[in-house]
Amino acid sequence: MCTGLQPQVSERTAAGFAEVLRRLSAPLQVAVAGRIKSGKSTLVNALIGRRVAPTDVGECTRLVTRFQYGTVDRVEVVFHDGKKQAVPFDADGGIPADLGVDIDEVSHLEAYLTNAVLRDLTVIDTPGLGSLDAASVARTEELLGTRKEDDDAADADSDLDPVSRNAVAGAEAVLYVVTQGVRADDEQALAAFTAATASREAGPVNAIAVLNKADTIEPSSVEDSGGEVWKAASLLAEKQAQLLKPKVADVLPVIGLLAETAESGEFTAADAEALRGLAQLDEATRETLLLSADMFTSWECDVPAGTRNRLLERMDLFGIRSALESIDADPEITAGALRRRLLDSSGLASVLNRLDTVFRARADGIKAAAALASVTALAHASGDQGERQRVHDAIEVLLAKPEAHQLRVLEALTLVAAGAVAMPADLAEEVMRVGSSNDVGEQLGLPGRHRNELTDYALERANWWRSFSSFGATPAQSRIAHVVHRAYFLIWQQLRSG
Ligand SMILES: Nc1nc2c(ncn2[C@@H]2O[C@H](COP(=O)(O)OP(=O)(O)OP(=O)(O)O)[C@@H](O)[C@H]2O)c(=O)[nH]1
Ligand SMILES: [Mg+2]
Repeated sequence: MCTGLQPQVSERTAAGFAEVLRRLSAPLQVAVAGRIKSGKSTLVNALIGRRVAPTDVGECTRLVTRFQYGTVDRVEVVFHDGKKQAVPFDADGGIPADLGVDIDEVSHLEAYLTNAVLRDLTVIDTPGLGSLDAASVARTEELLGTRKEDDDAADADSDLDPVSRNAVAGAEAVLYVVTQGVRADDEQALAAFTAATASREAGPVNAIAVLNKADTIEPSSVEDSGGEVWKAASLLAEKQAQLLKPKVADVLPVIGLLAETAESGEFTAADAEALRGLAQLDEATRETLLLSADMFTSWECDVPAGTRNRLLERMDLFGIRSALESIDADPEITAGALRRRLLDSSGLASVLNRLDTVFRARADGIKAAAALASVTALAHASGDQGERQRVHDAIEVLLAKPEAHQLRVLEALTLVAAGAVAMPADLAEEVMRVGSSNDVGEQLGLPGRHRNELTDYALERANWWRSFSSFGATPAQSRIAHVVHRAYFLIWQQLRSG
């Protein structure tokens, strides 16, 4: 549609369409967002499997960094005037904490890495929302597409003017990092994101939240936790899900720090040895050390303080305590096995799994919805009535095609997931399932079954949803039912002809 329309619209709109086309063929852009120091960069490193994003301190934590796939590892500073400058990695293979350039001139960083994860996801690390530094907030908002048009000054670099650029800018999905106690402004930040991302009503279709730093939760502060950290974290995550649910698919507890340490090759044989040394200390010394971070590094014992500092930085007390328990249970445990235990206890696996089911499987739908919204915004911004009409008509034609039905399904799914349309739990689940995969077997909830069986089932469900739409459904449910009916019908058609 974009290609077809390009000759019929103004040069400016056509340039916007070119950008939309580029985005459609690029990996899904996932922003990692959240409050300052919530552990965003740590989580980015865990996802990429390399300690590359600067964490904790340094001016780079105030910048947006885009991590994308490249054939050679490199980092570029992109300045507001469009100039780019390569920067070397530091000795540990990370982005240097200080860049040696005037940070006020910097728009953002582009990191190209060979990591396989980035082949189908571009990960955007952002400075903390709610930080006091107005400049970094502005940079984040600009990249997330939440920035208002009128305060956009720079960006002479692209062919696009600020208005058009804003219409196509922005991440398509968000991984939202919260820590214990979601604050009201977290919700607002998330709302701002969903309102302004190209995919309109998005929410649960393109946003996941994690409850990070689960290890720092005090179990006694959570009712029914039974004194267990993970239990407490799960309960808290559930509670926060109720608060955030209309806007995110899920809230998953995670220990970003342990995930980073285990996944980035930072957990060494020497670390395992140091832990073994700690495990051999007498009970009283060990208990004292584990009382607090201060005690852990300052108390006198046979393991050098520098070594202990490193462990604390990489694992924090909970990670150290868990590792010691693993060693107690199996004194012969290898460094590799210990690393896997850490990874298991980090909760990263569920986050990766959700990223797969929520983002990867729906990437085409999410990108298409974002693209349509961008196209509409571009036509709107052109101010040319005729052009607006042409684009509008083209979108109508496009949406009538069977392939576009997935967009309607995503919309329906959003309404149901957000609770905007109430549905009995089993039906809501069915809507989610139909909208959450590209695999017909998965969509029908019958993975791996024979085609004949799938064909029959698709027809059966198509008929069921049609009669539900006419009898028994509320008007809002009926609209959803129509969409689901058609989805099954199209699946049936596809199965019969394919
Ligand atoms: N205990 C614990 N500490 C963590 C965890 N995740 C991150 N941290 C620590 O929290 C601090 C901040 O982490 P960052 O990843 O820099 O946080 P950020 O959100 O990127 O911070 P800004 O970019 O400055 O907003 C670092 O000292 C991390 O080691 C976690 O799961 N548990
Ligand atoms: Mg950071």
